[in-house]
Amino acid sequence: PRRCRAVSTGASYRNPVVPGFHPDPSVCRVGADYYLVCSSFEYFPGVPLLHSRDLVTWRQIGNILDRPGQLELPADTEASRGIFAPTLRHHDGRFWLVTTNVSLGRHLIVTAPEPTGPWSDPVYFDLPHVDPSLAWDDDGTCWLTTSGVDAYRIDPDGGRVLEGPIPLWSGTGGQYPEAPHLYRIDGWWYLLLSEGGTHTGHAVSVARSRSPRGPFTPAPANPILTHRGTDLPVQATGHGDLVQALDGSWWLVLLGIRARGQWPPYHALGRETFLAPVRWVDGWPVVDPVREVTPAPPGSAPAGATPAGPDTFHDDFDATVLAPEWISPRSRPDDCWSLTARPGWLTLHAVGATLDLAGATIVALRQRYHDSRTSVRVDPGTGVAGLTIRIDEAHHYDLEVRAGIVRVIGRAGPFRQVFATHAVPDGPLVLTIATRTHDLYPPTVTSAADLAARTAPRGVRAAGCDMVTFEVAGPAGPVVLAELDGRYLSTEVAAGFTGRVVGMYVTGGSAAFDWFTHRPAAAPH
Ligand code: 6LW
Repeated sequence: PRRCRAVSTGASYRNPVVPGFHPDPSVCRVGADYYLVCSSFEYFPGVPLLHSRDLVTWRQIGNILDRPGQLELPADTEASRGIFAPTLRHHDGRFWLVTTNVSLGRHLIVTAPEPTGPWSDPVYFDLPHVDPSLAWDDDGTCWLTTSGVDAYRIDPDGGRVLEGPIPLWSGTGGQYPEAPHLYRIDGWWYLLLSEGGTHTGHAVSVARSRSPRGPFTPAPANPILTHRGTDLPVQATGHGDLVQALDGSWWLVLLGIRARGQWPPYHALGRETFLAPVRWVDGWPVVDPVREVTPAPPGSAPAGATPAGPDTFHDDFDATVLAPEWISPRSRPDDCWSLTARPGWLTLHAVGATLDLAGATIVALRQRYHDSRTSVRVDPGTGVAGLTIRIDEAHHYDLEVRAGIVRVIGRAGPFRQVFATHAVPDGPLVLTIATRTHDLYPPTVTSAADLAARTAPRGVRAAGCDMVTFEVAGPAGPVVLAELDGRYLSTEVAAGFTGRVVGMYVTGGSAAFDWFTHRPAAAPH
């Protein structure tokens, strides 16, 4: 895939540093290279792996769980189950990844000599809770911590628990003490954790001890980071992991949400990865509120970086392997896709007959921008194919072509409706789903004629809500078929831990896709 990056200047950087559904980030540095992983839930391949040289500009270089033997997602895996919060570490010449497959109820560790692999088969640990993390003592003792917060002394290669659970510290009383990480810094063991739940009550707290077994003394100013009860545009900040840059500066990667609409606000892109500078005051980490444009401390790693601007994801399907950004719900059997059947095209074969149930053939990308345009050129042949924007099987909008007719279909909870139909000639055509920020929720527009007839905006005022527009390219330019309220494809409606993805699908026969583009679009306001 070709990526185009906009260049801007100034000693500040843009958050989120990894936009779209990239929650529960964990980071490690090896020399001048930084590696980041995130949760992937029911999607295959699992655990996206990104690389950076400056902590700001991240490029996905793979997925750590990319074989069915590493990632068992039973066919009935519910949405937002599967792989929860991973931790990535480098120790003793190896990369270590620990995570939980919630659908199996097991923690697992995989290792690799290089971040690009090969990653080992899993070593399993049947212990309660989620959010496992790893830390090593100088004598090689390996500690596994989990939400709760408990520690276990383990043999990470042999899959044996040697001691524990040892209760460590559960934060300041917020719900769900989770995302614990132990760090050895200046003769102390610091325990960083999150509490308050992964929505707007989220907070990061810290304690320290001379021993990994405790007792832990809380910082005098906990939580060290929370946006709860504020009107900051970034909300739900938490689930952080610390890293020291090559230049000695300290940073926190964390998750946050960018809420839209009012009232109540909602978020559609899932929990995203943010970066915050960390200062040390009297031996404790201090983190300022997280902003979308963050000044970088002078001389620090991101100060010299090109701030991440909007970029375009484009795939011509000229390669013989799928780019790492492509994900599929639950599995992607080898016989449901091909890049060689029709060179230069991605051919998909239907497995399931509906997007309303698990098992359909979908190849999708995480939606990155609130204002976005996603287009595909598809040759449906005699199949049923399209472009879908989805959170899960019960929450998706589809732009589908079948037998010379393009349809806009919406599914939200128990409701399913065809909003528009439009005749198209046989052969390849370009389908587009756009998302746009509006200050009104316009009444649902179900046809191009409706849209043209609307002379003045009417609707419910809601600054910054998002609308999803469906277009098909016609001989006289794009034809807008429908415009639907984006709230039904938000986490607040769908529930769960993921975010929107935009993907190609086939639910009947076979179809081929020539190219796919996802890019930011300027907001109309
Ligand atoms: C994760 C937990 C959480 O395991 O949500 O951020 C869960 N908070 O730490 C799923 O992402």
